[in-house]
Amino acid sequence: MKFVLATANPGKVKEMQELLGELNIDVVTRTDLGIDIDIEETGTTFFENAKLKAEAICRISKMPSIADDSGLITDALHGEPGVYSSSFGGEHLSAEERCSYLLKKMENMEQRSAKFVCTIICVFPEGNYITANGECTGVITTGPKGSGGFGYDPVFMPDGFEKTMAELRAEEKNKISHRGKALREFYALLKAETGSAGESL
Ligand code: ITT
Repeated sequence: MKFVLATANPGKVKEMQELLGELNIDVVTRTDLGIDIDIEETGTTFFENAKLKAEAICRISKMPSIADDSGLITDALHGEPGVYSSSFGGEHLSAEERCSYLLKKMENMEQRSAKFVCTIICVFPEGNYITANGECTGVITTGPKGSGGFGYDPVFMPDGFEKTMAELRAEEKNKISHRGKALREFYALLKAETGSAGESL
């Protein structure tokens, strides 16, 4: 069985391809299928937005569609940017500008604890779905460092590391990331539900 990735974010696509590839799950991207639509994320939770995205792509592709809705939650900013991580500070900011905006907002703040969270959902053409969550705790640094990953990676230092997420190698990030954890849990649920997974589905 082939799955389609319902994300338009190239950083996520790369990581999901790596992670699902390791699990032997056969995926195609929206670009592979020529699906070029804007999906309005009108939900107020990660789950609602992930479901909206997966359902929209499943409707068009008629294939099981895997969506990721994720974000960064900071304690000092009472959960911000949270569900609105991709537009924090303004729709048209670059990832670099968004990191600067966050650092500015947190300037001189002592409480720097934060976490990345991720909800994965796979919606099947029959209407049923499987969902899983993952999180990765850490702190917001005082300056950006590193060039790997995407989004807020240069300003997030995962617990247990002296490097930002953007300084980790892709395999290291995938091992500890919110996305890695959610996708591995998703795989376990998929396997339990179908009795098999990946190519033999
Ligand atoms: P799709 O909706 O097309 O999947 P998106 O980027 O709009 O792409 P989200 O609405 O889920 O996706 O926004 C998540 C944002 O959270 C993302 O744009 C990043 O800014 C941030 N983010 C999520 N995971 C991240 C990660 O692993 N590293 C750094 N930033 C991350």
